Amino acid sequence: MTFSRGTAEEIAAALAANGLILRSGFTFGDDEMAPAGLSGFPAKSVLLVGQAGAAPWPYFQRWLEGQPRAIANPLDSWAREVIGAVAQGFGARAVSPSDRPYLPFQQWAMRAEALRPSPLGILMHPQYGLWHAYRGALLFEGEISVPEPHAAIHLCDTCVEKPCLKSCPVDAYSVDGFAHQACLAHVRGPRGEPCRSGGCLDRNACPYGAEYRYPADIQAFHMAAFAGV
Ligand code: B12
Ligand code: SF4
Ligand code: SF4
Repeated sequence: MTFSRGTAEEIAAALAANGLILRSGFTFGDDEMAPAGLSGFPAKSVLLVGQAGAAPWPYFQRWLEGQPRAIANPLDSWAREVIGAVAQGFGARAVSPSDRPYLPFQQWAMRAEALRPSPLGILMHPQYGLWHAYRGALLFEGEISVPEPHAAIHLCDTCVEKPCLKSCPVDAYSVDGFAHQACLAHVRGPRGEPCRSGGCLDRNACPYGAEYRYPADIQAFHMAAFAGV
């Protein structure tokens, strides 16, 4: 795949230098409301950037240690800086999952990678399980040709016991969705220490992608960002 200023392999290599992966992408349909590209006109195509397991962590930590002062939302800031630099090098506009109004990253990922949501709302990946995330996307003003995603096996379909729906002390995840406030109250409360120090008990109960599971301290970092604790 070739872009006006390089190939997909070169983009992937630039991202890999920071532990990030070029995931996949697609071309927007003519009748779609696509976000703006670099010149302000609607983008024609998008490539998603993400992580599997904790691969970017050492790069992020090194960057954080070099910062002159404490920064709010440091992981977002790091990802914006790194992905922004790659975008600039390859003639794309970078966007973040935290940009407001929120961009439909999970819908994009379902389309690009043929993934489907787990009962927790997190997209289930056949290799990484629940241990992957999106850190940004590159918007291009030209069309790109990306191979159609293979229909990925959806591990949740064959998971009869669904342990991910049985471990939360306040049953925050259910068929009705995610009870955000009940989760927050528990995580911030006197019995929330296991979630605070080791991450979501429901997410950790899933048996798949175990080798990509984030270490406890990284899960604690994400939980602190989520719950403000
Ligand atoms: C707002 C938000 C939340 C809210 C959800 C409130 C709500 N009911 O909408 C809250 C704060 C609860 C939340 C929590 C978490 N989130 Co969140 N969240 C987002 C965010 C920033 C925007 C979602 C949105 O509105 N998008 C706009 C709509 C139009 O796009 P969409 O693709 O249609 O959105 C889908 C989601 O909204 C999803 N959804 C709805 N409710 C919930 C709740 C949860 C927990 C999840 C994961 C998804 C989800 O349904 C839509 C269906 O397609 C996205 C990033 C993004 N830009 O999408 C991350 C995102 C969905 N979150 C993510 C994650 C991992 C989490 C957490 C599980 C972990 C964490 N961040 O610490 C936690 C759960 C806490 C826990 N117990 O561990 C990941 C999912 C990655 C994946 N592999 O699929 C995303 C994509 C961010 C990322 N950087 O990758 N999240
Ligand atoms: S425990 Fe089972 S249902 Fe839950 S996320 Fe994992 S595979 Fe899917
Ligand atoms: S973080 Fe804790 S309280 Fe929140 S959903 Fe997970 S197990 Fe439940």
